[in-house]
Amino acid sequence: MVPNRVLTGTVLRSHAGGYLVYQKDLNLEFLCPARGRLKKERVSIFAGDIVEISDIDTELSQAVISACQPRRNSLSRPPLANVDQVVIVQAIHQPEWHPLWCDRYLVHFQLELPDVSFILCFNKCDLANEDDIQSLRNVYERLGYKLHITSARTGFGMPELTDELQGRFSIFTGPSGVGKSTLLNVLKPGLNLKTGIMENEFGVGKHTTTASEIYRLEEIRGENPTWVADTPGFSVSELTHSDPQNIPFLFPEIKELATNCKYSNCLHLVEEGCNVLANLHSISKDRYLSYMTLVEESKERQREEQSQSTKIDSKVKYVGGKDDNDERAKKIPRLNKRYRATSRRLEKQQFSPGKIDLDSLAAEAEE
Ligand SMILES: Nc1nc2c(ncn2[C@@H]2O[C@H](COP(=O)(O)OP(=O)(O)O)[C@@H](O)[C@H]2O)c(=O)[nH]1
Ligand SMILES: [Mg+2]
Ligand SMILES: [Zn+2]
Repeated sequence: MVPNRVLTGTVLRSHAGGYLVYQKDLNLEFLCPARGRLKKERVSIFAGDIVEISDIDTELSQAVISACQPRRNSLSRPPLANVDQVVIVQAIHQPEWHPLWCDRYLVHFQLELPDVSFILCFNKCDLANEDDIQSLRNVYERLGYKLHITSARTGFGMPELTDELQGRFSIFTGPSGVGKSTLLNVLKPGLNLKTGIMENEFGVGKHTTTASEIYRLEEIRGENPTWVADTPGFSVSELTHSDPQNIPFLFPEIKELATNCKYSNCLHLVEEGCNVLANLHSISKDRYLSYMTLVEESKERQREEQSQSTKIDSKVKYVGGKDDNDERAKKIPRLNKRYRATSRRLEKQQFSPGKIDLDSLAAEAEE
């Protein structure tokens, strides 16, 4: 028992009404309830949090969490704190790689965790050929993303990936079935995460109750512990944000062209004279298609949220005057939204596919 000592530790996961906390200097794990005060103040504690522990009993492996240090960053789903790196895992085949999903994950995590580094991990390379891999490199390496080509099955690329994780906390994310859990099982022998479980198409189901947990990998160099966490696949709606104006900044190639765009709030979709549209030939068509889709989805989400917040959107409207106090005003019932004509302004803002030939762009991208 070391009653007066206060040490810091890393929360691994919640456990039996408390938390499992790893203390580096003692190299021990402690089961720690949180002090009553923390519970009363409803301080949330996530896996990855750095906490102060006291009443340390090394024999019983028990202690008490007395405080939670401020987080550098955090993710709400799954709840994780102090992330250094996001590894976006994708399969090249099985499931078939799709640029939109790759870009969805990139955009989502760049928004959620703007201060972390990113790795694109293309797994199942045992099922891919050189051309597949080269074409991925051509697009994403050119944009400055770090690529790792791996096979959890054959071990290809695993030493390089292991090296990249050293001394940091990395989360593994990406669509279901791409091999995240299998990769982690290879990185940490004995981990035995369940593999081959497909979540249903909409991402709801068993994973929603899965508690988050971080795992320590054996250090091969350096002093800092190496942490990793698995995450479930996300549904489209979980990856959709209501801020279309942010999206151009999350596509490096569009961001670059946008600096010379003469419009300040341009979404680079339809505007005559937009510098991005004038230079579409210089960027990947798949990437631009992803960009358009994500902006459109984001605008839709924004509209939904705005319409929810203005539900008071009155049932009547005034014609010929401002309001009830205005004599000229005539009160008429408001038409249900879908019977209303789109206002001229809204019409202009809405995406007009006429400007860019979407079908041919998509067809070319498919080839
Ligand atoms: N061929 C091949 N199959 C793999 C590889 N990695 C994982 N798998 C298989 O892909 C399936 C899904 O893997 P899993 O780790 O559960 O994917 P997760 O949903 O991303 O966690 C399992 O059947 C794995 O055995 C790989 O590198 N090559
Ligand atoms: Mg998994
Ligand atoms: Zn523009």
